[in-house]
Amino acid sequence: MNAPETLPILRYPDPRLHTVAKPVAAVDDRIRALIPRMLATMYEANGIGLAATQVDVHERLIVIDVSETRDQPLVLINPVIEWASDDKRKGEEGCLSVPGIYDGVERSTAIRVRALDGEGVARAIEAEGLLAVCIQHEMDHLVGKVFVEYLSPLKRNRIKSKLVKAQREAERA
Ligand code: QAP
Ligand code: CO
Repeated sequence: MNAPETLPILRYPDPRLHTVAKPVAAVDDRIRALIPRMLATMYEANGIGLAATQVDVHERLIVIDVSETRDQPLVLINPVIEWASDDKRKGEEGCLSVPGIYDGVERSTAIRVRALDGEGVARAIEAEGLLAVCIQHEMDHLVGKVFVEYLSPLKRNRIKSKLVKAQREAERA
């Protein structure tokens, strides 16, 4: 078997990152082909999570692997948060679409999510710690939200300028 091809990742402030994803209508061959490509893209970029939005596919699908060993892929299709703890904590986040930028975001410390897995089977997931944070971060992408939107306008504008400049320089190189 050949390794799945990776996909280009949209970079903030690309306006396509603000697209609201539609539900996945059916876990068909197209979706089953997309999943390994999203996983390959996430692993190649050393990420722990990737939403379809970030690869310009505007359907409710995310892939996650928060394991140290990078061999515990999790696929969530049409995820719904059933419950989120009132208990919240501020933790450092980054994003494959916002390279080199890390800042604190407040999130629920525990959640319960319903989603279909990569085979289209309904699952209930209880998560805490890094996995809970990662699911919340990735589900934000599906509604067009990037973590920098939780930061102050001043910080966000600095990040925007920095990334626009970096992309300009990368294009010149
Ligand atoms: C979301 O983010 C997340 O800037 C996933 O240069 C992050 O995988 C959830 C990455 C933190 C919870 C906590 C970022 C890789 C990866 C970068 C990522 C970079 C290389 C981010
Ligand atoms: Co992200």
